[in-house]
Amino acid sequence: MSSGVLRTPSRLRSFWRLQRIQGHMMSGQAAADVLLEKVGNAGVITLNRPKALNALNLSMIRQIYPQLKKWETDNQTDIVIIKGAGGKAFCAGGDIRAVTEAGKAGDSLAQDFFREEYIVNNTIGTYKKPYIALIDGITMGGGVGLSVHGRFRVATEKTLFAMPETAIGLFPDVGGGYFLPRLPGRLGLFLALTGFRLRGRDVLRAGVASHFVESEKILALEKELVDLRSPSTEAVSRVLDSYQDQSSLDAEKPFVLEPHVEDINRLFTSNSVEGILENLRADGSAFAKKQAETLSKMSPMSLKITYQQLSKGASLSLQDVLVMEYRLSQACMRGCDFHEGVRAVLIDKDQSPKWKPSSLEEVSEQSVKDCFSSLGAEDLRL
Ligand code: QUE
Repeated sequence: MSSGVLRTPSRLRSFWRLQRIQGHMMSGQAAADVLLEKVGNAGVITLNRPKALNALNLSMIRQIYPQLKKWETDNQTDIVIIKGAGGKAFCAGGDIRAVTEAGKAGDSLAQDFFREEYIVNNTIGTYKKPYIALIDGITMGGGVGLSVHGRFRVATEKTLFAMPETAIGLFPDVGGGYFLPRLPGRLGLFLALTGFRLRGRDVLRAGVASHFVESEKILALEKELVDLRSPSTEAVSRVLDSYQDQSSLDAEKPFVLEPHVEDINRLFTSNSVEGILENLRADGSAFAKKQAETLSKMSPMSLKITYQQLSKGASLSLQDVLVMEYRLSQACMRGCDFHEGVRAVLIDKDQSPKWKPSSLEEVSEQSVKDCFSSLGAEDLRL
C-alpha cells in the first residue's frame, strides 16, 4: 500500500473535517438521536440514544431513510457505515413502548413505525453501495434489521445478538422471516422461537455476522474504511478480512451450539409448534428441557405466528417477507399479547405476562391465518 506524502493532506482532511449533515446539537436542546455525517467519502450513521441502548424510534427512521437514499446515488459517497454510540449497544430494538401506547390510543405512529422501519430494512437489503454495520454491542430486534440485510456485518466480542420478540407477544420481524430460514438447518427457527442469545464470535459462526473483529480495533477499522481510495466491495472485503485475520480471540472456543446442532435440527423439525414442544419434552436432555421451559414462557400466539412466518418466508423474496411482516405487525397491534408483553417486560417489569390464549392448543388455526390477511390499501408497498 502506498503511503506517499501526497496522500496525507487528503487523509487528514477526510478524517478530521467531519462534514456535518444534521447538527449534533439542536440549538441548545438535547443531542440528536441519530448523527448523519460525511467522513471523507463515507456516509456514517451513528445511532445516538445510548441511555435507551440506541433503540430505534420513528424520528431516527425518518432521518436515516432519506439520507440512505441520497448517499446511494451521490457521487461523493462510496460506502455507508452504521454504528451505535455509547459503547454498550449497536441497537437494542425498537422504541416499542411508544408504539404500543400509540396503538392503544389509535395514533398512526403504530402503523407508520413498522411501515417506515421495514422500508429502511428493504433499502439496506437492496443497497447499491457497500453497507457496513459495526455491531459492537447489543444487537436485537430492530438493530438486527439495520444490520443483517447489509453486505457487511462486523461482530466483536461485545456483540450480543437476539431476536427476542416472542417474549413480548410480537414476532421476529424486520425481515426475520427472510434471513432466519436461510441460516443453516433449523438454527433460524430455533433462534426465532426461543430468542436464544448469541455472543461474540458465535454471531459469525451462526452466519449472522460476516466478520469478527476485536472491539478495540473497531475505531482503526473505521478509519481505514473511510480512508479507502477506491472503496469497491472487494476493497472493503479485503480490509475486513485483514482485521478479522488479526484476531484469534475465542478462535479455539467452540460454537456454543456446536454440541446441540444435530439436536436442534432434529427437535425443531415438526409440522407444528406443539410438535416441536413434544419433541423437546420427549428428548429428556438438559438442553431440550431448557428450551421447552423457555418456549412455555413465550406468547403461544407469537410462537404460532413465528412458525408460519418462517415457513412462508423460506421461499419468499425479502420484499414479499416485509409485506407479510407488515400485515403481522398490524395484527399484533390489534391483538392483546403485544401490549401485554411490553407491559410485563418494559413497563411494569414484572416479567409475568398473561397471554391470551394462554396455551398453544387454544390458538386456532384460523386466528393465525387471519394475521396473514391482506390489508388492502393499507398493505406495505415496496
Ligand atoms: C424482547 C424484545 C424487546 C426487548 C426486550 C425483550 C424489544 C425491544 C426492547 C427494547 C430495549 C431497550 C429499549 C427499548 C426497547 O426490549 O423488541 O425502547 O430502550 O425493542 O425481552 O423483543
